[in-house]
Amino acid sequence: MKRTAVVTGASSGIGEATARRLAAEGYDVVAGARRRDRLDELAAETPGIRAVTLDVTSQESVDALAASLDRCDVLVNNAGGALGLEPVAGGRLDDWQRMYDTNVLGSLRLTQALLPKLVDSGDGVLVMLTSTAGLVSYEGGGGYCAAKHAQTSMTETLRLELVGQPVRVVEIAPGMVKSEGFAVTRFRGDEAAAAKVYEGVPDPLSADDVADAIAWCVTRPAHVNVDRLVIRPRAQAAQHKVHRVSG
Ligand code: 8X3
Repeated sequence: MKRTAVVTGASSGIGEATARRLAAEGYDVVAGARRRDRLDELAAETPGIRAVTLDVTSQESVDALAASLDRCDVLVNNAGGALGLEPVAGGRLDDWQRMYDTNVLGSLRLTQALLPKLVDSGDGVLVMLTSTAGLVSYEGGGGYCAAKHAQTSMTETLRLELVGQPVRVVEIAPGMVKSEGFAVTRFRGDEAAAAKVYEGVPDPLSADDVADAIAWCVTRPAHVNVDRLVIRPRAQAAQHKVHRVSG
């Protein structure tokens, strides 16, 4: 039987690229997201991908997905994102709540629902898409950094708790990725502000670069656990150290 991979947030960006890539690697991919029209397009053009409407903030939605699966070998907790760049003093509570609910509790809901199937697979792989924002803090990143730090901590805890069981726990922490939607969502639809994030950066990472890293981790032999893979563009030496060219 073919191995099954569940990818959340699969309607765009890193999630979509990962769904495509894991399908190319031979997985049956269950691509979950709220935007069903985009998922249907993805599934129509990519053999091996099945579209499932999924809201990671809804326990009912997550439970329905879990109940529909015969097996799960790989779970990629990718759904999430950033909202706002206000300083902590001016941060919006609803943004912070939303970021915690999607990045942290969304990953928790999927993990709890699918962990029994990952164990049953005999070689499960749980991939958490965190961020370099889960490792350092930066001005304006308050709510996002807090949520990503929480997700990183959950990932570390899970790896400790699952030792001895046939499940690998892999954290992927990307830095600057120019992916569809991430910065635009953060800036509440302001395309110009979003474009400034990448202005002059010779080559930010693409969603495909991150999907490539995920596929590499997932396809290692069963005894090889890549605990954390930090991936940044060459032009970003650290969170605040970004090479930009003018003109
Ligand atoms: C995205 C990286 O630098 O915008 O997770 O926080 S950053």
